[in-house]
Parts: sequence; C-alpha cells; structure tokens
Amino acid sequence: ALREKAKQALVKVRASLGNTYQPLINGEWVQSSQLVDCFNPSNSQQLVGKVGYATVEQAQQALAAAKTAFPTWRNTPVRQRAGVLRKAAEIMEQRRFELGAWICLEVGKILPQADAEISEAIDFCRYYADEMERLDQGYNYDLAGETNRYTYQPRGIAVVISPWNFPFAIAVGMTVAALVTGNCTLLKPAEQSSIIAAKIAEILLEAGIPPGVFSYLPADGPTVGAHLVEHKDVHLIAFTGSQAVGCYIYAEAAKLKPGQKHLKRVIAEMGGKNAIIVDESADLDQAVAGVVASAFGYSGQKCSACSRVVVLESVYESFMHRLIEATKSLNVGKAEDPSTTVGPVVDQEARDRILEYIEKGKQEATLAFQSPTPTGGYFIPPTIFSDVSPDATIAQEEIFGPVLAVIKAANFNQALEIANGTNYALTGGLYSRTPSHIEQARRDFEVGNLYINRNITGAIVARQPFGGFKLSGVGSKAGGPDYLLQFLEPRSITENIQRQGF
Ligand code: TXE
Repeated sequence: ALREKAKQALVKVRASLGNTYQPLINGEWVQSSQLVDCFNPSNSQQLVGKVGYATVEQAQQALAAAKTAFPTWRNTPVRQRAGVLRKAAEIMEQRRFELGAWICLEVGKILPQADAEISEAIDFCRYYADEMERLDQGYNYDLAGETNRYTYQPRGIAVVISPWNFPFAIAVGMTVAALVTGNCTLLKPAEQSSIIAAKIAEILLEAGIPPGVFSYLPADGPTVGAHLVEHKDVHLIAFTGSQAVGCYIYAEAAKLKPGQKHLKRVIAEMGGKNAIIVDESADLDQAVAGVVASAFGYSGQKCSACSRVVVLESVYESFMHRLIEATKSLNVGKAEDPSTTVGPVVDQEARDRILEYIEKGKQEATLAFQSPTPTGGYFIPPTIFSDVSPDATIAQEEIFGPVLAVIKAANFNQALEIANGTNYALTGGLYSRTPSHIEQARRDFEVGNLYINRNITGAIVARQPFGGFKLSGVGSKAGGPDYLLQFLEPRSITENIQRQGF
C-alpha cells in the first residue's frame, strides 16, 4: 500500500513539473526576475521547475525583516515556538509521499531513501521542540540568601546554508533548531535543491511561522550566500557543505565589520573520508553487506558514506571476491524507477569531478570492478579500487561519489592507523568478533560516530547525535542534546535575597 501511495504521489508531482518557485521574505512570496532552470539528474532533459534567485537587495530586505521580528520572537513563549515545529511535523507527515517524490525528481534519490529523509526531518522537529522545552526550564542553584538561575537566550539572526545531499532533512534540522531557540532565520539552500527547500518554506508558513521570523532565499552561494555570511547583522551561521566553504565561513566570521558589536557563532559540518575496518574475525557476509550499503547508497553522496575499507591481509582475497559479487547485484538507474538501487549523481559538475577521481584512481591503484552504467542522466557506475595505498589521492580526498578504495593492512594496529590517517573524523566502522579489537576501536578510532558490526550511515535523531571533529566539523552534533546549545547564549543571574537592613 505504501509503495502504491508513493507511486501515486510521483504521478501527481510529475503533473506540476515546470512550476516557478520564488523567495519568501517577511511572510510574502516575492518576485525575482533571475529565473534558473532545475533539471532531473536521472533525466537531464526533464525540467523539474524554475527557481527565482533572491538578489542581494532581497537578502537585505529579509535581514531587515528578521531584525524587526526578533524582539517579539525571542519573547514568544517556548511552548508556542515548539508548537510551530510540532505543527510542521504534522504537515510533513501528511505530505510525506509528495515530498519524497520531489526529492527523488530534484536530486535523484530513490524513493525509500527520500522517504527516510522525511522521517528524519519529522524527528528533528519533534525532538528539538521537546529539547527546547526542557532547556527552557533552566537550572536553579540556590544558596542560603541567594538565588542562582541559569537560563538560555537566543543569539539573534541566524543564516542557514544547506547542502543538496539531504535537501530536506538537513535543511529542516538546521532551520528548526535555529527557530525553536528563538533566532530569526534565513534559509539559503543549495542551488541544486531549491525546489524542495521551497516546500520547507510552504510548510513553515502553514505551521504558523510569523512574518520576518523565517525567510527562504534560494540564491547563488558565492554572491548572496557570501553576502549573508559577511553581513554585520548576522549572529550565527549554521552550515553543511564542503570543507572549502566551511573554512571560508569560519574565517569570515572572525572579521569584525564596521558597526558590528558581536562575534559570530559558526556551526559547520564539512564531510568525511570515512573508513570501515574488516578484521580476520569479521562475519564477512555481514561486512560486505554493510560496506556496499554505506559506500554506494545514494551514489556515495553522503558525508557519512564509506569511501575506504581497510581489510586485514588474511581475509583480503576472500573479502574482495564477495565485495565484487555483492556490488554486481546493484541496479544503477533512474531514481524514480522502483527497481533502482543506485541512482544518478546530482549534476554534471559532480559527475565530471567524480570521473576525474576515477581516472586518478586508475593511475594510483587497480580498478577491481565497475558496474554497467545507463545513459540519459548523470550516472556513475559503482567503482571499486583495490590495493590502494593509504596516502593515494583517492584514499585521502572526499570524492562524494560511488567510489570505494580497498586498502590492505598487515595487522589491526596498522588498520586503525590507516583509518585515522586523514584530515577528517566523521564516521567509522568496524566488523570484528574480537573483543580486544572492539575495545581498542572504541578508544582509538578517531571519529564522531563509530559503528560496530553494522553499516556506517543512517544516524537516528536523539539516539546517535551526528557530527565529527578534526576537519569534519565544529559544533555539529546534530540530533543530540548538545546541538541546540550552539544556537543559544547561556546566562547566569544571581540575586541576593537576604534582608538588606532597610
Ligand atoms: O558544496 P558547497 P557543493 C562536499 C562534497 C562535495 C563538495 C562540493 O565533497 O563534492 O562538497 O559540493 C553554499 N558563501 N559536500 O559544491 O559549495 C552553497 O550555495 C556562502 C559535503 O555543493 O560547499 C550551498 O548552499 N555560501 C557535504 C552550500 O554552501 C556558499 C554536503 C554547500 O555548497 C558559498 C555537500 C559562499 N562563498 C557537499 N559557496 C556534507 N558535509 O555532507 C557555496 N555556498
């Protein structure tokens, strides 16, 4: 029945392809004459819609509206702010199949994975609503004659800059975290996923977000995005995307502009070069299934994807054989086709970049397997390189495509050293039935999210706060109890309540 509903939603969404989406500023859908076409990655001829890119002037209007709305929003009872998120979650539940179909057509994600994103967004709304109500109680540390109250207040104006790879869940997660904590929020989505972001704006509007508190600004990153990052009135930037842009934002946030009286807070999630270790005691069937799902799901376009597998010498041949057999069973095709397991990559630019890495890989290592590829969209075959050196480019740089580097290790210590040997520290995995190896990995595997004997993608809100360290990110434990604190300013108020003798 669910599959049937998803199919019907796809038919309905197809009927509204080609519509135009405009920015939402101060509660109004405004007009931009700079229209940009958006095509389906599975079928590069199919127009999904047209997006009106906000101008710098419109971004400034959104900032001014946010400034005006802030005093009221910061003093709106948390229950009411949380209520908007709960209402948004309800609307997402009602529209889930339609939203999934938009994700499928705009960024080429297969329907079950698109649907999982809607669930994640709903969880973010409900969890952050509950968490903010809990934080709002603050803490009382009273002494005789003195009260001590610890409370949290919003920071001000937040800019959310979101990526295209989780165009709904990540954009919703960052946006609602900023809103429920009382910040007025401007969402600048990735160029490749502005239509699904327009749906977020529709939902928030319907859920009762007041004018000015939230604006949707589809726009070009290096001009309008950068303008927002650099603006003196912005207090906080929540970003998920590439390392280069994340580092630029971090540096820019430290620069004081004329008239700026605060330092900007940056929350940045910047990707990974994630490894799974397979030792000699691993259940190889389980390991292969986990590696294939983690490496090739959504064509490897996840910051949490497995892009390196480090295998101990004694099981290397056997693992490689099974890995290739399992990869053969993947079905590369159009994202909307129910038999597809691996869809396209997001656009021509991504495709060209990944193909360059594959060429590089052919020089650096052995091409062990490549799936057949269909034509007509931005398809890249799942690709496996074997005998990869730990310091090869394809073992060090984030490829963000369905390309897996298999690296041989002589022993477990060396495997751990190889796994830790990149600039990133996001997700990691271990397949093992050796208690001492599991213990050692718990202690020494340098990642924010470690998964033992299971695939390494798919963090669950409230259970697996998601985010890394080293060059993977800063302040980005999304979906966990620490995340909202980044959006808040803690304050302590101490009051002497002894009689003062008057
Ligand atoms: O990211 P960008 P792209 C990685 C991944 C991928 C690579 C490039 O390796 O191959 O980044 O992807 C906005 N000022 N990840 O080009 O450019 C941009 O408009 C302000 C990892 O899509 O970082 C978009 O909204 N904003 C990843 C957002 O930044 C700017 C997810 C991300 O775009 C800007 C995505 C500027 N100067 C990509 N330039 C993850 N961590 O999961 C761009 N933007």
